Amino acid sequence: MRLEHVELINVEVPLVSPFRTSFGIEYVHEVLLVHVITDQAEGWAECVAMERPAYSSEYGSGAAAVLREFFIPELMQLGDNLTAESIASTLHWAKGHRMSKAAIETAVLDAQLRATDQSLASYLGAVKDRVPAGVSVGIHDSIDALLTSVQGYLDEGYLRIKLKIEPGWDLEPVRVVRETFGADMLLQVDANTAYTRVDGPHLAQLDAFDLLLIEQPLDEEDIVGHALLAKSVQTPICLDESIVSANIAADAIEMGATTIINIKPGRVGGYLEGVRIHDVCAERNIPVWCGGMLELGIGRAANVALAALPNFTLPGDTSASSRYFAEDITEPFVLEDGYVRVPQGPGIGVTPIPETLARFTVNTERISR
Ligand code: SMG
Ligand code: MG
Repeated sequence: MRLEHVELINVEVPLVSPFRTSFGIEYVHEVLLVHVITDQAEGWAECVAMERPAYSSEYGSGAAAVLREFFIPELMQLGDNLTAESIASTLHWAKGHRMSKAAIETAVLDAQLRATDQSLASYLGAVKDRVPAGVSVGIHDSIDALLTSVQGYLDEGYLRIKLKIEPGWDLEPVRVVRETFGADMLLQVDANTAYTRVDGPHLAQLDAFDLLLIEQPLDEEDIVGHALLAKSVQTPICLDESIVSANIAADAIEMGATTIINIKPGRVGGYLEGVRIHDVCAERNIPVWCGGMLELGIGRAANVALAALPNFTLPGDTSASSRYFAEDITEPFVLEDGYVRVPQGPGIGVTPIPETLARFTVNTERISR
């Protein structure tokens, strides 16, 4: 395949309600889409870098810069020799920038699969045609407001609730949610690195609430700290930000820092590395689930395909489009009895609706060979 043109498209889509985490609050989803035009087919991907480098060191305009200055010209120079499978090794010289690498690899993979009429789900090794949906619930201004939100998601049919926590918003909201909605509800928490090693005894108090897991309590670089924490807390520790590759996943498991892993393809450099992490975990009996970065339909479609692999045994943050957006740029993903359907069409199986995409687009840049 030959890469002829790449469009970097900035879109801004309003959220149905603000989403607050321990590192900030988001009102509008600003995201970079990557649209590749090859000699054989076109492909789409969504770069999960957020507007500010707060979830990780990557951020939207930085992602566009590294794609424009380095990655796209280099892949164009490959001429006819471009394949999705060769991108990671071609760009291996560049340190980090995994979300940008993931975006260009996924867009090329989408084009390649469309050209050969294969779905991403079947290419990755999916074994399900629908996946159970969890929902991530942000930090609220009051416990009452939180309970109203959780009730609404349960009424919609979500099968698992994840509460965002931070110091000052942890034991009490978790206790009230557990007591209000009962022992059977699947419940977990995500701290997005908001705690430190001295918080072990405090976090151990969460053990009383029968949580599935505590996600990324400590700094992303503190794998040892998570291993120490795992000794003082009974609830399983699940790493998100820390796991940036299959090698790190294997090390973190070996050290006892994580017994469940959240896989986000953008964070790890793409879906191919995501499958490798899935396999590393499966070999070690470590369950995985698919994380989310508030994706639009383009990114959501690919995540749902990945979540259909066999070792994705916990519900992911693979919610319906309506969790975040009144209007998606593709056909929306909908909740059916708590599940989201795995797209079966060629490639990621969805494409943006041109008029809708145009309405949310704030800038398009075209890079040609
Ligand atoms: O897509 O539902 C989603 C987002 C789920 O909580 C979510 N993502 O750390 O897991 C995480 C966060 C990262 C983004 S928060 C703005
Ligand atoms: Mg997380």
